[in-house]
Amino acid sequence: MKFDIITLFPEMFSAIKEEGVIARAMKKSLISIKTWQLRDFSSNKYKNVDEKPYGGGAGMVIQVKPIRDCISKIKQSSPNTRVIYLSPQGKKLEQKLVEELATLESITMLCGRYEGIDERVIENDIDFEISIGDYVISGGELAAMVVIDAISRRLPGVLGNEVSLKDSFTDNLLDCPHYTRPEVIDGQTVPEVLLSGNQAKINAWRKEQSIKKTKQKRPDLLVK
Ligand code: 4G1
Repeated sequence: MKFDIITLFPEMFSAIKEEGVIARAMKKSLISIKTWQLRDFSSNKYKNVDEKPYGGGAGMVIQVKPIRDCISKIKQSSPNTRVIYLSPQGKKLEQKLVEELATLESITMLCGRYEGIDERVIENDIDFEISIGDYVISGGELAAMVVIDAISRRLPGVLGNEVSLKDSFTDNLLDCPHYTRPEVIDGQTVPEVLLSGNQAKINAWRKEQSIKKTKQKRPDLLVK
């Protein structure tokens, strides 16, 4: 999977490029992440890419031209890329959408800043919009990193020792509770069944706990 990221803050992506599952997937060439500094596509000497909004009001809006030029440049090497704008107006990111995105070969993600981007980019240059949830954040970069992480974990060979957790979420269930050593801490014990060695019994208990926990904490998942 090839990710091209259009952003005013490419350095933010060092958070996932340098550590953990994504860094390892990059080293194994299972994914590539290329960031594009939108300022490099500015046509003025100050490298500005934003302007005041028509109609007045606070804040700034990212202009069409630098975004359009950057997408054209990316499409020279990735003609079949899907261009996604991370935005609060997008389709909510859920595991089902992650599975669909994981089948693509190239994804370009545009990260907004300020009040967002000129609407004409959305009309003309974007294939679809994705949102990571309903709250205000300062830019699309953190959202893009969430999308990259969720997709990368689904690609063959990316996870080593880690479990994918996908099965539980495709069943609309939360994960079961986990315990590790010691067996007793401050009087708190580990459920007896987990020490029994009876794997069939353990699996049944974990499933039952998943359902119980989902009913208690996320009943909305069960009615989906
Ligand atoms: C109005 C949320 C504005 C936000 C209503 C989820 C949020 C990108 C996302 C905003 C963004 C609500 C996302 C808001 C996002 C331009 C720069 C848009 C940042 C920006 C609920 C600011 N998933 N937000 N506006 O947060 O990009 O992907």
